[in-house]
Amino acid sequence: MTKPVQIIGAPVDYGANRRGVDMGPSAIRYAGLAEELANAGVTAIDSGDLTVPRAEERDPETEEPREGKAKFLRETADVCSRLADEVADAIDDDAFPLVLGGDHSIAMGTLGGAARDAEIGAIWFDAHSDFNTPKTSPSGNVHGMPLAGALGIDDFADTDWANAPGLRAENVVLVGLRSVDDTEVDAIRESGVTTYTMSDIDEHGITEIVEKALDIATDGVDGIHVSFDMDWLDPKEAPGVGTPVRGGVSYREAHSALETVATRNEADGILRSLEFVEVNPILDEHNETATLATELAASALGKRIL
Ligand code: EXY
Ligand code: MN
Ligand code: MN
Ligand code: MN
Repeated sequence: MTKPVQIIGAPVDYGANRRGVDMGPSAIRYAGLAEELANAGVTAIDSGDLTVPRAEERDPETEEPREGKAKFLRETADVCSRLADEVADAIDDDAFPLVLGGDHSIAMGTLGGAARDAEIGAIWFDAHSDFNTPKTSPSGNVHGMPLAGALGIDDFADTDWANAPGLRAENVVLVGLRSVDDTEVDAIRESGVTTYTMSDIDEHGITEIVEKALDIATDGVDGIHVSFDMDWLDPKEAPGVGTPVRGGVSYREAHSALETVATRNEADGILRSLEFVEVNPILDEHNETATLATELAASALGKRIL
């Protein structure tokens, strides 16, 4: 990565049903993110964390009824709007935004900023499709909705904080799926996004799938966002996540995927923004999921052994 990297923490747990994911940015920094990036030859500036009021700070007396079946939707809207501004400002300053979650709901902020005044694609490394909406969600947890939100599906079409008009569905690729709700299937099919499941990775190998994903995501756009949910990995590799799903990618496959992204970016400079989400240090073992996030960030930003 030739640009300076601007680290932005988004300590949000509104979207997940397991508390503790708001400590993700601290855990990732504590695991040595700055050192990993420095060793990879990346210049990084840490702009700290967004201010995110704790869920307990809300006054129940002033609460209005929840919108549809989505918990903390207004709080999520507020933090995503501020995150979008930070990400857009970083890009305007010719820096590269590296966002640390927090649960995956924050992707609506990152994408909102990255897609401001630009047409973009996205690669979504995740066990889940994150394609629910407040109408369809079985859980009400907004971290199961951010891709539907950013694509403006259903009620999200009328939002200015979730819907990222510059994000083009035909340039969105989901990689490594293995948990899709029945409620998400029709929306995924109708949206025009491309999906690769774990079976596709089994059959073709990680490099070929990520190369294909890059071809689709980068076709005719100004840049791409990479959203990396730590539950993409097998829970044996990344235990510190709130919604683990067996049968995920290995340690080496995860690095290989991001090294493939880095190699493409070195050739065409297409990478516009990057985020790591869903690290939950309370569920982690010896901070190993946070440590893995720091290593993966280095791979994505061009770390080379020789
Ligand atoms: N699909 C389930 C739901 O909507 O509740 C689970 C979503 C988990 C989302 C995780 C973070 O990627
Ligand atoms: Mn996710
Ligand atoms: Mn996930
Ligand atoms: Mn759109």
